Amino acid sequence: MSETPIPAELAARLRTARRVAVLTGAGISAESGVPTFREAQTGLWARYNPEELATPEAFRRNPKLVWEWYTWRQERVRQAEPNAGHLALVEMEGRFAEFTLITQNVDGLHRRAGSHNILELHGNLFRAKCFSEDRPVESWPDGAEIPPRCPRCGGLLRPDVVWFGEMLPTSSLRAAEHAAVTAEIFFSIGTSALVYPAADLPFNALAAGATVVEINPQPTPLSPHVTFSLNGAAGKILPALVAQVWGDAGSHS
Ligand code: BV8
Repeated sequence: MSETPIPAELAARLRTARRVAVLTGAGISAESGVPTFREAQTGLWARYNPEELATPEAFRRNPKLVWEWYTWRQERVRQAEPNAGHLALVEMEGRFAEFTLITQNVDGLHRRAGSHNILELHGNLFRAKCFSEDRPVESWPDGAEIPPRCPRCGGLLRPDVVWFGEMLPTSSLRAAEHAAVTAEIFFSIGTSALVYPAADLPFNALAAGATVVEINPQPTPLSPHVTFSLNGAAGKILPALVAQVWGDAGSHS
């Protein structure tokens, strides 16, 4: 018997649902060893608050420090592997007519796990763009200067992530809003539901009449509003959910 039984009513709805959307946050990568956004930073970075570093002001003030923080995070993610929670979401995407995976994470682990229809609301740690032109840069000459410079205009390169105070990519946000208001079932997994406008999405889904499921070991501001609250680690609950709803993984009915 799986240690985290999924409510029978939720299992029944999942077996008949056609359109499902999922919002993930840093918590789904926690079991891959990637520190969540609000967990204490370790070592050199312990003295910094991520919300102070992840801003254009911090980059203008100290571009080298911010660039090196992202280089440190890239190394942490390179050493990480997708975990059972990421893999269960790959299994789930094949079970519905429409499945949209919306992530706040910039670690690229959903793609490495094999997910397809992914909306990266906050960008990606491994992409860079020109700070002056605000346009992606695929490659740049190896050099001592940190941050490197844009090969087109000589401006500083920056990570292609959305910082606090910056707009989210319009197309991804619009697609995420559409997925949230058309989903029959909306999952909010591993997010503290504090960062907007991503944190609006589960409320948009609720307002449109969706069944909203939260998976998190801790309560969040969303918890009192959801239809089902599964308290525990995503890496345990999601595989248990897939096994209970569809039998052993991989046996497509
Ligand atoms: C913007 C990329 C506007 C960079 C990130 C109201 C409306 C609109 C905006 C605002 C608003 N109020 C305030 C704002 C401003 C701000 C905001 O929301 N601030 C918050 C802090 C109050 N929003 C913005 O600035 C956004 N931009 O709104 O622009 C605008 C308007 C006009 C003109 C110009 C601009 C931009 C937000 C994007 C910021 N960038 N990341 C980088 O990564 O370096 S956000 C950052 O936080 C990460 O992406 C992270 O994913 C995200 C959210 O955090 P979580 O993912 O939830 O992670 P967290 O650590 O918080 O929580 C982890 C959870 O996992 C916990 O609940 C834990 O219990 C759980 N967990 C732990 N282990 C497990 C687990 N769950 C499951 N299994 C486990 N094993």
